[in-house]
Amino acid sequence: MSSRLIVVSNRVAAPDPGNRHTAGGLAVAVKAAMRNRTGVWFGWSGKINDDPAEEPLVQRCNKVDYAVIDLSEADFQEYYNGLANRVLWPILHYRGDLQEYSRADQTGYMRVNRLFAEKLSELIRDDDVIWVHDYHLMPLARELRARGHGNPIGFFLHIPCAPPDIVQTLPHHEDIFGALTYYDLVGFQTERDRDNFAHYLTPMGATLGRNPMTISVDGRQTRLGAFPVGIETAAFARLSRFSMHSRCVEDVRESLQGRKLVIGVDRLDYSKGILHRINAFDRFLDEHPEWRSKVVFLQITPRSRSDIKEYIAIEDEVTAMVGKINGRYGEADWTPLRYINRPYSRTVLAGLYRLADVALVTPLRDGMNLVAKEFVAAQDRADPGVLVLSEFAGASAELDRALIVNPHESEAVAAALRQALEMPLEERQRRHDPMMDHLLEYDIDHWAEEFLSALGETRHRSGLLESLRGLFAVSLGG
Ligand code: ADQ
Repeated sequence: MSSRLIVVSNRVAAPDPGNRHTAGGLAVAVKAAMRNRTGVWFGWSGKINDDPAEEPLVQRCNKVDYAVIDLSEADFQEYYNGLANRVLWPILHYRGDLQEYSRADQTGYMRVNRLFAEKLSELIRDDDVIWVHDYHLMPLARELRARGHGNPIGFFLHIPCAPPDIVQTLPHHEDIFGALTYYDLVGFQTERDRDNFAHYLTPMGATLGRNPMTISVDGRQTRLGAFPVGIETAAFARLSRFSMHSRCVEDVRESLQGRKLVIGVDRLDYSKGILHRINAFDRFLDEHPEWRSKVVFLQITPRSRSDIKEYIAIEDEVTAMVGKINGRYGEADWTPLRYINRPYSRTVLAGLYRLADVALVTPLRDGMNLVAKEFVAAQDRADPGVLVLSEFAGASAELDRALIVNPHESEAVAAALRQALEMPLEERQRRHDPMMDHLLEYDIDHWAEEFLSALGETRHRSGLLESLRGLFAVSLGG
């Protein structure tokens, strides 16, 4: 595709040295997808400013214009902290019970989407392809269409899509979720997410078409698809080989004194199941005293969204539980659980994954979970570690040779941990090899290409439909 690609997301990972340790899957994925493409990445600067500049601030780097705008304090509270993170995030992660809805927040959410459309509008050229990311910006296409932009516009949801019963707990849900029908293509991480959305729309009068799945509402046609996000597999594998010899990773290896290493890497978020996982580790040490002193669990958990009450509560609970386990089982020369809140560079993370014997990736619900894929990519094929993976992570649809667990059952997670630690080399290789081959083929480039070529096809199809309409002057497909 030779036209420019305009990517829109809440935050923009602008090329600034302070951004090197970005801990967030969307930034990691979009950054990789933008590499070698010409275009614009538009979004919020991350700064709060009650007197924001009229024009977006644009910084050019490697054929990409990073264009950012500031938000006011009210925008930040209502749109970002409010509707996006206190309402849409829990609902889409199947936790409708945790939402803290307010009309003011919904108004703020709509206002910021209009602001994004207004500022972006000035940058759009007729032949640009627009790709909008994630739940912060669901109504953006409607706003852009209202400003006369007929460009192909696609949307990708990085997080899960809950079933209709849960989505409908959002007051005025049609206004937000229904707005997705203004996109040409709406992409999800898995077929389950895509089907949940289709089931949500059909009772609202949408007509469903198959192969490819499309929905028609009020004369608009939207294609729906599953596009599991990948990683830069080959590059990450190289990075992990190189990083094994870095000072930091060497120091960790030495500190283990021959003990096995179990690793967990997650933003501090209730959806990641950190507390359940730590409970399972407690059970494992309790039931298998023979493993005490022989294993270290390193949980790396950068804080996120620290001004939301659920996040503060979970931080307190996790810290208390870590203290309890270390107090109960620890020895003067052995700390069973090392719990760390700082972000690390991707280089160090890659080396730590490779050093680890087991990764516990046990979210209660996750769109995909890139950590699972990064762990597999970082392993030495000749002596790979074992992935223990929640059945509720989108990644479990692809990484089916992992030890798949229900994170709610601490007995099962503890048993899987033991199985992983004791797994013979031949079985570890038998499980790891096909997963690695899969990740090499379905990497981040494949993801971006599949999505963008599907978006291109929607245009051909609707172009054809338009011509047919013109030719026969009849109404086709709703
Ligand atoms: P996240 O919820 O942020 O992403 P995830 O997919 O696991 O979750 O991605 C986290 C990323 O941050 C990984 O690339 C990881 O390496 C990095 N990271 C985590 N901890 C770090 C640390 N301490 N230091 C540095 N980097 C760290 C959202 C959705 C996911 C979906 C992604 C991508 O919630 O389900 O997989 O987007 O679509």
